[in-house]
Amino acid sequence: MSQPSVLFEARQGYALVTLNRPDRLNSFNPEMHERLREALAEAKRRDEIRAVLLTGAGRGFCAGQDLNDRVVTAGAEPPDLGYAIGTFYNPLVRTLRKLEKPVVCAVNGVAAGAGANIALACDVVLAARSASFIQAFSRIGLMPDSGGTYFLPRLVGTARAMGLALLGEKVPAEEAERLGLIWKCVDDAKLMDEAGTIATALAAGPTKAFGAIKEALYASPHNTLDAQLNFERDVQRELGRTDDYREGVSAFVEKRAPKFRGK
Ligand code: T3D
Repeated sequence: MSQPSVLFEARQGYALVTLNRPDRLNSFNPEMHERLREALAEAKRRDEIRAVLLTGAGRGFCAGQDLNDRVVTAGAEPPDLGYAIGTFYNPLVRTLRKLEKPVVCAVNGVAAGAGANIALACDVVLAARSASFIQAFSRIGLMPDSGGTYFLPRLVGTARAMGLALLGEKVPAEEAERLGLIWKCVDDAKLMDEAGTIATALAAGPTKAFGAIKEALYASPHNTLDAQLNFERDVQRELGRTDDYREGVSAFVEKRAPKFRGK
């Protein structure tokens, strides 16, 4: 029997979600999109799951679209890439960004094309020292998708985004950290431990505050200072009414560690 293309495992408060087509460097076909969609929906639905850790099986993280599904013989109708992007990639990026739980990405190997940008759509991105990021699109006559033209200039500025997108060069994990593309580069042997520690800590944190932080920081580039100040006032008002805020303040005053329940 063939292996599932996405593995889902509930761990200490978080869901470990593993892209699992290692022979194709975990590149996407419709089936893997579908399984990933289900995994993220399950992580969203289950209250006891308060963070997600996304990674890849084998030596790659994800090589973007499976290009075997895109071979066009001369004279044949070309594939409708807009359909694929609208149906699969865009909803995936939106789900990662809008999930009201933190998403950690452990980039275990090469992240190319949409695979790179799906990693960048996650909230805390760690990469193994041997991993790399490639905006591979221009190599096959495309432009970055899956949010690449949005994330790259915001993360590294237009000049670097332009170089990355036009040249499609391999960016090693250390360089990705230096450029500010990702949170951290770690030794290969420590990647899953470090990512798991972060996911566990986030899963034990104030989930509603984390959801608010995501919403605020991702809205920030489009907002004026006034709009952002108003957003902070309104959302802080709501957070001030949560059990986790009450617990956080009590724990501080009582000089003990807080026990957040995500409520
Ligand atoms: O189409 C739409 O729906 C629109 C949306 C598009 C989004 C996109 O992601 S477009 C970009 C697609 N991705 C690429 O162009 C990357 C293609 N892959 C590569 O350039 C290289 O494989 C890597 C730089 C990622 C890694 O290179 P390397 O030398 O470490 O590995 P390799 O030998 O090239 O690949 C290993 C195997 O994985 C190999 O299979 P084999 O020969 O062992 O049987 C290779 O064919 C396969 N593989 C790698 N990437 C893909 C792939 N198979 C299908 N699709 C892939 N994207």
